[in-house]
Amino acid sequence: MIMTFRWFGADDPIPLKHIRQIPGVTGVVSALYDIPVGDAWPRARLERLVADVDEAGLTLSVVESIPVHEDIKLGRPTRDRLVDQYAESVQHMGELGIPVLCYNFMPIFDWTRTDLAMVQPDGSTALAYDDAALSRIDLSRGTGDLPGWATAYDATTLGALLAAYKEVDAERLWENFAYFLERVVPVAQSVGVKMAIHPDDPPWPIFGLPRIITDGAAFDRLTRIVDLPANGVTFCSGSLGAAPSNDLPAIVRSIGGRGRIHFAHCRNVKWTGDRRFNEAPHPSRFGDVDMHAVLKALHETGFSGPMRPDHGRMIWGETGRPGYGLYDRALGATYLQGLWEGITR
Ligand code: DNO
Repeated sequence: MIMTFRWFGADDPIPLKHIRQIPGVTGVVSALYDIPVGDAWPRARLERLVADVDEAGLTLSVVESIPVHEDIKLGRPTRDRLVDQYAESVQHMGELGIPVLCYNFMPIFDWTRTDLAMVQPDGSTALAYDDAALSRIDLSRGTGDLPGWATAYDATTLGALLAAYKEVDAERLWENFAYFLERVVPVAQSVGVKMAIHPDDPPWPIFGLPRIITDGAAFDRLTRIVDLPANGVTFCSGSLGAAPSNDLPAIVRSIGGRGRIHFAHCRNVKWTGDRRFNEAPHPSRFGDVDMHAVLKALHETGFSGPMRPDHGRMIWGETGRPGYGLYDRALGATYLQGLWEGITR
């Protein structure tokens, strides 16, 4: 297992030299954040990123994410050019020796929360989600009212996208996903890049949009569409763990047993009602994720890839990007390493 940490590039308030000081963290998870969605990532830009991380004494272990253009998810005729450009970015990753790509296939919205700073009894703040609160969000004014870091859309653009998705139900989305996988995975396989789809977060439909990567059955289905080792998943304990019906260790054993877990996101959640949860400190006893059981299953299935502490709370007065402060994630990284040491020794 390689312990990694997400870094948002030069705009991240947390510099690489601080990440380097977290015990045991050797890998960085990052991306090129200013390339328009759909464009191919220039090789020279990716090379610069690799060099910057390298100069800090760390290794770029994962690209998270190259976003998938909505036209691909919608199956529009423009998708062929966009898929080619996606494959070109993957090719550049391979040429530079970046081994893992984390991406997602969620319509319009990436991870979604209804509260970015829910005050906890200890005075820290955590990200939270409540389906009832989500249903009260008015999207007729664009993404302005949406808490989170979702791509910002004005009312007209968002309205048009939501209308276009009326034609795309879950099965159609699967077809469009298959079309993408059939063209990109073989390229990834040939250049030595492992593709690791991130499960939908939360793992159920939101705003009437389909969400398909929500459980172990979906992992199984997608990895069989193109049955190559490069076609794998990001096992995210927090995303999958938001649904009590997901048996996390069983999912790890099934998909990990086939060698398809290429990346692990470890985070804890506390269920507070039906489709309602808040994020919790990483150790098992603070939430509903049995982190010990998850890591044990990862170990038993031979997991040797990158792992990162996922979202942390804001503690010790830290301010910054919701979910991505330094302190609580650093505590998560050391906790996860302790657990791993206890399991593997
Ligand atoms: C949230 C992240 C996700 C993830 C993407 C991968 O904090 O886990 O935004 O990066 O879904 O494409």
